[in-house]
Amino acid sequence: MYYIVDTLEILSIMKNLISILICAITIQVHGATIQESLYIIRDSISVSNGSNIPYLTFNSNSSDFYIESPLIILDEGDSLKLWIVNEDSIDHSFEITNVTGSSALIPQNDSVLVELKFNNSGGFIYRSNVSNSDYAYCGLSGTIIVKNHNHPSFYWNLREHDSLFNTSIMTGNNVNWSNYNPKFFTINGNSHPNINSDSLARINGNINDTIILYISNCGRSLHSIHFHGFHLEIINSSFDLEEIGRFKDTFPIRQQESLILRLIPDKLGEYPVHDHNLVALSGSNIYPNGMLLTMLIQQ
Ligand SMILES: [Cu+2]
Repeated sequence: MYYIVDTLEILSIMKNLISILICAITIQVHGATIQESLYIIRDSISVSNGSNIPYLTFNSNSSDFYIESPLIILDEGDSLKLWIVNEDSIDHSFEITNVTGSSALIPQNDSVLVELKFNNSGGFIYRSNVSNSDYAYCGLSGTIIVKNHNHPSFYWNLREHDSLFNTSIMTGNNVNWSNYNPKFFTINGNSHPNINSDSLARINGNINDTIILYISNCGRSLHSIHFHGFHLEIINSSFDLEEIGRFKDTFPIRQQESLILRLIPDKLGEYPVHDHNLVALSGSNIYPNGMLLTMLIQQ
């Protein structure tokens, strides 16, 4: 009898120890620390008609120049260590929209470490806020996604480009945004037909999947995105929480807004998605171009 009680007690202590260990491991896995480096680099991008537009981005290394600043994907509860290195010829400032304590100044040829913990899921925009965020429009902005699910996910960063505006801003001059008339439109740096080759952007799923689409608008125009064939549900907006729960087929996305949509497709096929602002379907005099892609839903 004695032996049985002792054995049971030992078993119970071992069970408790194991559950404490599992708990500790779970906490560790849930709160990972992600490190990224962002290099502020000035160069130019080539647009659909072959012309070049002056541009600035946060690049993941200092030797290559990419049109898109890195997409940073975290899990809820993760910490982010961001080294930001300013290789530009002017001082820059840094901020993450809707994240307190994220502001930093980065003098030219200097660097800064920004450390933040993300306890809430959502879409966030990191950017320069020099000159009322005009430099964010010139390319110095990107997206941070904080996830709390494992569903198939896709990511769009919307932008427009205007050579005269970029040239003025990047030579230190003011621009009049009421005269803004952009000529080129991109999702993740690509225009139609190249957007469909971007596996981060092109929705490719199966019937009855729960598909999550993260859209950020890093440009200066309102973009009204129309989905053919389906209604999607708004599950988060960085601007307007009243929109959560609405099912629609067209979603206006304001400048510097992050929107999260849920799609549960109920039929097969290939369906167009595009900006309802017709000029955004062109690239200067090229049509179709700009913000047009398709979704592919399979069995
Ligand atoms: Cu349409």
